[in-house]
Amino acid sequence: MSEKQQYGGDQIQVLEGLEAVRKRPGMYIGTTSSRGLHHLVYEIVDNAVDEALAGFCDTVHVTIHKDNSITVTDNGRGVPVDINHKTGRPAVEVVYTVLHAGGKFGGGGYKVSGGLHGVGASVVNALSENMEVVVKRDGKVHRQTYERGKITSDLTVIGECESDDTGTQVTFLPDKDIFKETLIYDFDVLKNRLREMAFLTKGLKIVLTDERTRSEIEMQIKAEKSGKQDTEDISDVQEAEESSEQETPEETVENSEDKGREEVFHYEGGIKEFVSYLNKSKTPIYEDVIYCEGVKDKVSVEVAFQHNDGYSEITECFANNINTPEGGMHLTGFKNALTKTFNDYAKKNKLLKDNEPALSGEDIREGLAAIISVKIENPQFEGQTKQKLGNAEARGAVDSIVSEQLTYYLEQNPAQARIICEKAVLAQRAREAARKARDLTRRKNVLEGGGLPGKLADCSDKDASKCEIFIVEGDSAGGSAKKARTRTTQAILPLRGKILNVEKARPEKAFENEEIRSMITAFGTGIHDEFDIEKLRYNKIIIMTDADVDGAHIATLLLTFFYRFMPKLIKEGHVFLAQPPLYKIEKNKKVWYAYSDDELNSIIEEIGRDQNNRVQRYKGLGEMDAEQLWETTMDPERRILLRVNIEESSEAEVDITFSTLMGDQVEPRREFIEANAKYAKNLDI
Ligand code: 28F
Repeated sequence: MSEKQQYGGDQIQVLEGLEAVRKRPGMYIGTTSSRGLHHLVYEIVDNAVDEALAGFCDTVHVTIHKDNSITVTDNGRGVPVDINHKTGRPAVEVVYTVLHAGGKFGGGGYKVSGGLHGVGASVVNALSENMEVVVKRDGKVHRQTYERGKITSDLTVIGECESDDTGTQVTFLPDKDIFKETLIYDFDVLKNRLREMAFLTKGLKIVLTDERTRSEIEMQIKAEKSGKQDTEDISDVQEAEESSEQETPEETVENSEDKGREEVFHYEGGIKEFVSYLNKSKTPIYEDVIYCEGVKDKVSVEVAFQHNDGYSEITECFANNINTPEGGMHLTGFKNALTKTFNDYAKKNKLLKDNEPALSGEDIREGLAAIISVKIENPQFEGQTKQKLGNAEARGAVDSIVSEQLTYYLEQNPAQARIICEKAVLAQRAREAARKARDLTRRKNVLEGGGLPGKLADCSDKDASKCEIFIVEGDSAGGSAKKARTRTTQAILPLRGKILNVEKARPEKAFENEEIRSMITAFGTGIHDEFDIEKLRYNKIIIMTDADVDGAHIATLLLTFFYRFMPKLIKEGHVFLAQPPLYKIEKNKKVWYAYSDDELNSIIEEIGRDQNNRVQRYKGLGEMDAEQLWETTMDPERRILLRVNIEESSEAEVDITFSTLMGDQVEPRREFIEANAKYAKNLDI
């Protein structure tokens, strides 16, 4: 007891430290939005993963409780509980209350993983309404509790356990005074990150459990949206709902779906399995996932890759388990090694003739799925968003380890080596042919006065920020749209039938496709590396297709084309889906439009169900005349537009989404659609 009162200078520093975290949470976790809320979980999980990397832990449990508090448990050694000599306090207390405690302990670089801000458990504590730590160690169960970073009970032995039963358990409730945007955890966001962590830490089992039912989550979201932040109110609503559900037996079938969720991630193959996951809805062109690993200049390197029969490349890079979407030195080293090694092999084995030009890196990486993971002592994250690895030693390490081991692999596996080289040679020839064709069309354009596609009805205003272009399915709807539009600011580009599926066609085929060529010229931005958003001729690109399955398919084909050829168009929010109505309701010369079945029902409810109601279901845009199209779908004052945004947590997940939707394997697509059907937010891809 007496110890508790004796706060020395260190203790005061502790409180000041955590107070700083509460004052400027953004400095420690980047943001207090939903992203920051999820970041708290990663900080705690990172510590458990460190314990796994140190070789003492093989299972981590993460549980989302009904009140959106989180418990993370591991079966490691347990955070030490003995008195830390410098502070006179138990080590575990220091870990959870002293800022930056995590990194410096243990000697020999104990801290390996760590989020972008890598600041550890005390920050989570400071930003939590309450937190509890339970440590099993030396046959005893120890516990300490905190509120907003302040100790509310000293470390106490609360029970006994087997001496070989060890581990750490942390439970925290994020502070509503800090996370003002949302307090609701998104299972899928945690799922994607924890899956990634499991891939990156071979052998580690991560179990994610959600104790909330779907309807509870929906209710929490509704309550939060209506500004009802008080959690007690939310649980009142839940209880009321739960008891009413029990009284209606006919709902039990539906209720059986309405339960919590659980996902288990456990990959003995580590990043090799990550590569198979990236390729799961594609067709690999050889069986092995090629794998290289080693340590050089204190950089530990792991690389895995496999080619598929597609044309896009997905390479995901990590430094200390942190995704580096902008690449950096480890990526440069990998690309270097790949280009050099394959060119050497191809030449030596006459797969590339002496008079042929060398294979370019792009040729070799066509259809590549790769993971690069390095672990490094002092990672330097550079670039505007700190998502690029700056350590030069990583380049040399990856380059030399991949060069050496890949050379050996190719010599040992001539069949695979030949398959890859032949694919690269094909890519090279196609690229060369396409370049010639493009030069030809460019010249033709110049000769013919060049410029915009014939089918485009352009707008007259030259100020792109005011302009929009409708990509319209079918000539007849295109005709109505041309009549309906505001000529100054609205351009119309009609498309004939289905556009090319760029996911399945050679990239060069795209340039032979008239619809795609028209869009590229109309937008003005160029594609791939040459893409320049400054040249975009329309602020809004609006996809306008029928409200049926075919229309949805065309919209998906267009989105796939945008994502693969000009992803920034989507990322910077320029792409929209028009929402034509599904029904027209007429009564006594008055007209209503309904955009969903629900809306139809509520309109009928409102106007009364009777004989005078005339309900027409629109089968397509073509059934609307120009005036109807204008007032329901095109008029900026009245229409509904859905902005397309990319919600996935990583480039890998977006790639998987598109290849699943548009690739040639039916089974993963069916699974994907079934998995997403219930929760389809129709435009978040
Ligand atoms: C639920 C989240 O945080 N697990 C952790 C350990 C184990 C050790 C440790 C952690 C060493 C000197 C502090 C044990 N025995 N899961 C976790 N497991 N931290 S965090 O040590 C940290 C420092 O004081 C540990 C021997 N060495 C290290």
